[in-house]
Amino acid sequence: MAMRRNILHSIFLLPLMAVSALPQRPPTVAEAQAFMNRAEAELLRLGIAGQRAEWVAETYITDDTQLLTAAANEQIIKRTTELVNEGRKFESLPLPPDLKRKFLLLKLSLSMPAPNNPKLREELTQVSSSLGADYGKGKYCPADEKPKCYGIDDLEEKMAKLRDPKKLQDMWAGWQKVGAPMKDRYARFAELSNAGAKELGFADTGVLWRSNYDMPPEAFSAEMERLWTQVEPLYKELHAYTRRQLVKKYGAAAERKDGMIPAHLLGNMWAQEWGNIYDMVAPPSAPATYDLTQILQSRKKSPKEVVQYGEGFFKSLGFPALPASFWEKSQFTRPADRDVVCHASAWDIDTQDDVRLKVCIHDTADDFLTVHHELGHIFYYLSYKKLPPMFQGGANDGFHEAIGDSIALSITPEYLKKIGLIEQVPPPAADLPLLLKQALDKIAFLPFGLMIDKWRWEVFSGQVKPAGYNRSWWQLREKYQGVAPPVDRTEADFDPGAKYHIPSNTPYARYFLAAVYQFQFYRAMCREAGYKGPLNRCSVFGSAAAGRKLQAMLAMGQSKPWPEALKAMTGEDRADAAAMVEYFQPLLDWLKQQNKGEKIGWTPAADPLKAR
Ligand code: X8Z
Ligand code: ZN
Repeated sequence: MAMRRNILHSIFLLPLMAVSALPQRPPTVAEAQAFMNRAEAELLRLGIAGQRAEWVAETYITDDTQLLTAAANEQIIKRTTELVNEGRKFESLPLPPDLKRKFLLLKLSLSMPAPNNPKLREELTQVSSSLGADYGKGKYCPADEKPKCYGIDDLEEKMAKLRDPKKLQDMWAGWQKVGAPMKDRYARFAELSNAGAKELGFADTGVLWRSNYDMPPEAFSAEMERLWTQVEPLYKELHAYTRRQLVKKYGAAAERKDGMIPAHLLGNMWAQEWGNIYDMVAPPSAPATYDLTQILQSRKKSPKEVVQYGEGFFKSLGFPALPASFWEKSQFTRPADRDVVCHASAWDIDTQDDVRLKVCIHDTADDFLTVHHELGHIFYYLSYKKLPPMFQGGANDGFHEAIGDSIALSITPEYLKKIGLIEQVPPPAADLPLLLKQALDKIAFLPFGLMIDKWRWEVFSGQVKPAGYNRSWWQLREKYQGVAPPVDRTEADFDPGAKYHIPSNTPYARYFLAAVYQFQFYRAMCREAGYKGPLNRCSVFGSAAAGRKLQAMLAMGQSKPWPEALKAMTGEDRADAAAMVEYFQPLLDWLKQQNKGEKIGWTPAADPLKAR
């Protein structure tokens, strides 16, 4: 408002001058402030409309809902891009730090930038929503069970328990087929999104993503490498140990000369978390522990009860109960009559109290943990809802992913006994086996968490071209994870498309960071709770002090550079895998003993697409 009045005023004083010849007056800080207030209000309105459209598109996949969400997304991208460009005129002003940060966050807010050309922007948003819908609709129909088909939620539950290598291989290959039809559209998506990134002043979409960490993008890549170097030795030991146990159980089906593990034998479709094969690799002397999946199933826990366990944990830390609308509007199970995107997600529909989960819960230990993960997002949303819209976000996206997991690390046997899910706490001799089970999820995840965006960064930079998509995917999987495809792959396959975050364009470095941060957060909460003792036995359940510490960080949202948020919570100001190493140290010592004389590591194929 103030800005417009000033312009009119100048025109009035200079009636003889042509408007175009008016002397250029530099914009003021007050104008920048007013501009940002308007931008936040407009983007908030568009954002809420976008969330509603996306919610319907993912919980009721049809051609129409796809187009509706594409259109809503197009508006958001269009206006964000225009506002970024308009806002450039304030760049050289001495803005107060908060306002300066808002301009920065505005520029970095699109994970899918689009060209300013309306036709191309429309094409991009439609391609993108069709990829997401294709993933959601994905099914595998086993030849011997016709006409039965399974969605990814069913397949994940089956793969967790199945131990027949042939059936596992069929299931693995059957699901990868979901990716192939996406390949050309993915290439087009990358091309168009890159054009948008360029128009915003970034070399490509990957550079834009890497610019989101309060440091130069090159420094961020170096950070990822530094953290990987800290944890790689743990992974190598776990890999060698697991490989040996699998060869003992499966024989030839698991054995490869190159030392890699076939990707279908690790209890998970992407070999990204291996906790489900704990029974295959547990030391023979390990005392029986507990099987959470079996407990949940035999007690017939409803999906709602599973979510209530998670809510109960947060409430014990002093967080408020979830709003009534959460229970009314969330989706907890796969609907029988329509296609939905089952991959778990947490939604902040109106940036106030309309928060929701979208999950297809099965009574499994995996989903018990996933619910805690998702509730971490939900309580983050609720904790920062009073901040201005531009500051409503995680300190960085890795923080957002780490909160629920840092809470789930407190799901110890003592905790499960307290809430009545187990009767007896396993004996001390079970500590090491339990730590091994945790490592199978947490340490096994690291190279996967790293390689996904290494692949995408190469795709966006043009280093990898569409003709080499699948080859480069497997090169990275072999190099970092040491897993190999169980059946021959070609460039007609597009295996990245069979992993949710690729078609949904969700950046993935965040999960790698979260794998590290969660131990830092957890250790800090344990300290705050006054816990002394081995880290892996700590549970902060019921600690108001730990809760206050966590809540204070969550309430900061993204108003400050993330190192400040980390410092407020942990006293540390950089990512550090030392807390993770401390947690797993007893296991690491044990693995090294077990692996004596064993060849650690593997040899990736010269060409992973060559028939072997
Ligand atoms: O996608 C997720 C969450 C939703 S943000 C369920 N995760 C990653 C994955 O499933 O690949 C959590 C761990 C890694
Ligand atoms: Zn998440």
